[in-house]
Amino acid sequence: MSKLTESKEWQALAKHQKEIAKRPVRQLFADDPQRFKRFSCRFNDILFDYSKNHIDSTTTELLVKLAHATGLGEEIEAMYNGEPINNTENRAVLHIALRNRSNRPIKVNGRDVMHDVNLELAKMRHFADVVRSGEWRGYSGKKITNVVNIGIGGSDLGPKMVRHALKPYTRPDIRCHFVSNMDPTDMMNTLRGLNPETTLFLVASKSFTTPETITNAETAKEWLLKTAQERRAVSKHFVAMSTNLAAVKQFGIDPENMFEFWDWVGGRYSLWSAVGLSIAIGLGMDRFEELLEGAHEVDEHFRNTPFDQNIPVLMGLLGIWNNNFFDSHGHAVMPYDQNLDIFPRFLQQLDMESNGKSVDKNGNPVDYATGPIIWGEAGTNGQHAFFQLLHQGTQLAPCDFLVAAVNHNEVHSRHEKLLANFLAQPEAMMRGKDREQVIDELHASGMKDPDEILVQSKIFPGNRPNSTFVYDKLTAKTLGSLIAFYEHKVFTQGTIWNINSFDQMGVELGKQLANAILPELKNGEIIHPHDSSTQALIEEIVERRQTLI
Ligand code: G6Q
Repeated sequence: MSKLTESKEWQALAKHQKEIAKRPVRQLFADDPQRFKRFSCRFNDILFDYSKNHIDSTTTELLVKLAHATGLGEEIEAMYNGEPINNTENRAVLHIALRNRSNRPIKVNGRDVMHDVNLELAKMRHFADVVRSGEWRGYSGKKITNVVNIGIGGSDLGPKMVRHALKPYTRPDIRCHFVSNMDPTDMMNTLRGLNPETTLFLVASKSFTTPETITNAETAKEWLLKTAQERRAVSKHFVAMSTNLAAVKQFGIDPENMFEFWDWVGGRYSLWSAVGLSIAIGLGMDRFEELLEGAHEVDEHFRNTPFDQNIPVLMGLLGIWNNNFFDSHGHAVMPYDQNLDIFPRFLQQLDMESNGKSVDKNGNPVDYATGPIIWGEAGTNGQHAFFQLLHQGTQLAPCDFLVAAVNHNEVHSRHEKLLANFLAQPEAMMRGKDREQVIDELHASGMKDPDEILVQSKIFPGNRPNSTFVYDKLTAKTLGSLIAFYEHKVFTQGTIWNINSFDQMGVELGKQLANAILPELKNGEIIHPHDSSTQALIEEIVERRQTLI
């Protein structure tokens, strides 16, 4: 057994789980009129209600003890102090510096990074302003009307999600597109209908070597030069956000048009850096800074609030409780907010790339479950798709529900209908429906002697753990706070599981094999040894392409 599962805190939780599992959550509500108050927190306009989880006061006490025993407080300090907590890559982890609105010095190897952060923010402000005002012109003297962010993974999902979430605040005359996929269809579909004279490409790549991004950027450059005819046009239509100046220059982008960030910014934590340039152009730099402010306030909360009142810590601990002690499978996130429909996908990367690990920080295999599979869908769409499993399936999947009290589009009473659904689902999941209720309902519907098969199929077990967030309206500041809650939740869990949440070695093997297979597809000649399935697939694809193209 590992140190974690052997610890007295872990063992105490395991024992406590056996006891509390016997008491349904609806019973816990009935026994404690203060339950909502006891298990909810407020942060600015955000209410976090976690009372529908299968917990009582002993659970939170024991979970907090586990957090202390695993050194969460010390690890938070290490992150804020710029220590190289990404131990496999020997890097600091400082997305908190990108949104450090207090401007308090944050040092990496003795050097305050805030100077560079502020310079880059000022450069972003200037650039966003000149594009928005129309002062920045394309090669033929026309204003920019379309911005295309080229990037993938962390250089795509974050800015795309934020741009989408804050659509009500974006300028309709500057449209923004996101191209990420190696599939050329992504780029070709986007370019169709765009005018090279009025299109600006933002090439976002920390490494500037990512094949998808460089290939898409090459295609975009070719498309521009076909019309512009002169290479000088590139400097009017291409900017780069990267840590790799040499590669940016080599691609042909003017270093003046490069926005810098640093190796202590992880890809999936980079939307707060220059990678967020598409956000700043669409929303204006003031709103981008509101986003940073919302996250910064959470950073202060995370660092300074006792764990039993600390929202990201509680989120992390509840996840551990459900995952490791109730053996739950996966975690669903359901924003009842159409503009957040990319949020679950963003969280998928944030959480799964960070905590999808099976070796601990000392290189030992873990003997406990780590990061869950994350998925989700904007409400109410999910209700008509996978909620069946959440209510009655054999797998327990905890859920987060998010909603705004006020919609950006208050059309008649439609938001109330959405809110009613938002409130009903968590209640149904927690409460369930027992046999007696089912029979009463069937009797009331006129069925005198209901069939037992029908009765059984209508029973809901309940006890499905879930948490809810309610906020006033989805503003830039609120969104910044929500994202930061989830970032620090992931950090909390990674720390307790003793894994490095900041590398992503698991994405490398597929990349290596793709590099080996590419020449084989080109020549039709197998160079590397493959299993018989892969070899046959290569041969078949080569043959089909030779006949079809
Ligand atoms: C994120 C990952 C990954 C990364 C992409 C793009 O944390 O590291 O998703 O963002 O692979 O990498 P580049 O920004 O270097 O192109």
